[in-house]
Amino acid sequence: MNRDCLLDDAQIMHFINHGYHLVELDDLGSAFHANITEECSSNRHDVGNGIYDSLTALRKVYEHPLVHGALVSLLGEDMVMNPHRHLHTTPAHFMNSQTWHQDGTNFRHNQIRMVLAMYYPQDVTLENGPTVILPGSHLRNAPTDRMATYSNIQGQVFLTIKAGTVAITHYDIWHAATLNRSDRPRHMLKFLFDRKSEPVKPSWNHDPINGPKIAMGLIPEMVGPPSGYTSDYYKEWELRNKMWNWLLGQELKVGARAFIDSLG
Ligand SMILES: O=C(O)CCC(=O)C(=O)O
Ligand SMILES: [Fe+2]
Repeated sequence: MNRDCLLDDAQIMHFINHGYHLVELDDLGSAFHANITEECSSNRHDVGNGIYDSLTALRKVYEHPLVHGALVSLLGEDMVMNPHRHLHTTPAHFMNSQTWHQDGTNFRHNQIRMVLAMYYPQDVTLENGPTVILPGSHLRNAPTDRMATYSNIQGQVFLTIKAGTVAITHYDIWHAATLNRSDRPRHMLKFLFDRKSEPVKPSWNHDPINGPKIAMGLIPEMVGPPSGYTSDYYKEWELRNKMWNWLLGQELKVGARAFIDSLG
């Protein structure tokens, strides 16, 4: 394990707050990613979960030290690849976006039990169908049927990225595929990774100066409500602190609730 490829505290806090982390695999070279794009456009790998055996070059992506280091940082050293894998292709001139959704059942916890690792072998622009995500939404619950009726949401981010990017997201993040106006298909390889054991110590490059968070010690970058509607934000602040402490292996039974109570 190359410790240089592990995330640092700021990157872990960014993931806790926003629910995603981007890795760029430039060193594999543009010909490598172009070749995978071509393979995905053929019908040779239409084999569902079997794609990891069928398109063996993908091992270079998912075993890449930067991808492996980020996954270990978020899920622990004994994390494993989930057997579910899928090639998501948005065909050329496909003019329907998906509705906003979460892939799993969000039960709004303070843990990172599973992540998505979405690899894009080609440049993704607004033209050819980026995945849209809502940063921070991994800690938000909404009835799924209502969520599916939302269109543009304030703060949404279109993952316009360069070829060879892997977007690692919390499994519960709200996201959707968007329409493809271009004349070529857009491919995304979706792999899932699972945590196997509870954290007992940080699995990233941790500086002990950044200790557990209690009450006032909110982690930096936590965004507040645009105007007034604080209830969901209080819940999220508490969950983020709890997530940080849990990842450190030091979950404390205090958090934003104690802070609110201290205000009387
Ligand atoms: O293809 C994409 O950009 C996202 C696909 C997706 O979220 C899904 O099919 O669950
Ligand atoms: Fe999805």
